[in-house]
Amino acid sequence: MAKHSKPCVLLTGFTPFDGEAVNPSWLAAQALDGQTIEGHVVHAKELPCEFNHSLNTLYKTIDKYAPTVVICLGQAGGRSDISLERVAININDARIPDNKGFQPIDTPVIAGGDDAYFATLPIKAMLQKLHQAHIPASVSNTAGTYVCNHVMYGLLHYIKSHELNCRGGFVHIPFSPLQAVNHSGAASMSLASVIEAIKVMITCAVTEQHDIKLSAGTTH
Ligand code: PCA
Repeated sequence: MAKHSKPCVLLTGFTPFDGEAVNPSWLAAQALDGQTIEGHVVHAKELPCEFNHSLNTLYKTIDKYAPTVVICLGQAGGRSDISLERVAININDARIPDNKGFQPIDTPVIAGGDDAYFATLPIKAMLQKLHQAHIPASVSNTAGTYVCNHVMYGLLHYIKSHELNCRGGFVHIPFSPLQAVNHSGAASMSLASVIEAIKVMITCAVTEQHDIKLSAGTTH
């Protein structure tokens, strides 16, 4: 296992899915690959929008880099802001088939695993920093039941079961403007803003060991 002397952060994004030409989660992650933020090298990795294969790719990449922070990114077309996911649940219930045509319905992500895991990133502190940077953001209490929730659950399960010295979580981002022109009425966020948001989140995650108390509850 190649361990790097400098501490590092792993950032993942997904391949396009559901007929889209791009996935802004990967475009944003890719843009930060190789940069150093607060002394942490950022490694970006593209995950396939596929059940199981996405997780195998993620696990291999974690083993390769031994990151201290993992932030997985995904697109949530229709959402209006940066969504800091609080929780991943142990269920796959695919609305549409994945990129390999696989459509699991009501199966566990990890058989016998806990019902749910909470993100171990300081999501409230990240929320505050995003707002201070004038970037629209909120805490989300559902990452859905598709590949993104699958990856978030698998990530947190891997960290816990392997007792890794690593914190992890998942962030959903809106459509990019180039996608939103084909989705009348849908919100979008420029890639530049998403990239800025990721820098703010990484800075916060590597400098704040403890989260803050900040009201961010919602009814959804
Ligand atoms: N979003 C999907 C999977 C890949 C992505 O970018 C989701 O929210 O599950």
